Amino acid sequence: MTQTTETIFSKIIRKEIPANIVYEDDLALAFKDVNPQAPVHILVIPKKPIVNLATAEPEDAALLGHLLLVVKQVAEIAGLENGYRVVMNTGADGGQTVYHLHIHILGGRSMSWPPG
Ligand code: DGP
Repeated sequence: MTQTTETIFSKIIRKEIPANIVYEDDLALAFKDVNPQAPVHILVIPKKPIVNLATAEPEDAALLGHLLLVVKQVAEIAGLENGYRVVMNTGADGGQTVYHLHIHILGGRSMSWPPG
């Protein structure tokens, strides 16, 4: 999938459906994952509806960098001083289910490797 379409995250950005928002600025939103896979599981998304990393364009470079700095800030807010995992599921083989680019922050427990 390469085309930008309306997703559940568009509705969360527009506050049409509730989410547990932990950070917001002009470009990004961070909220708790509805199906947490760790004691702390937060999603960081751009407000711009980019489908995934595979469809990001050079013009998105500054936005992508901003999202990573938001990840750092959100991890600090969440108290993940012991570390955390950052994941971007991309496309079918990446296990992506919502086609609006998002960064998972997983923490609060020790992570194993390799992932499934
Ligand atoms: P992925 O599999 O990488 O596309 O992750 C999508 C994540 O989005 C998944 O962990 C569950 C989460 N999610 C899906 N729908 C909602 C929702 O309506 N609210 C919240 N907070 N999270 C959602």
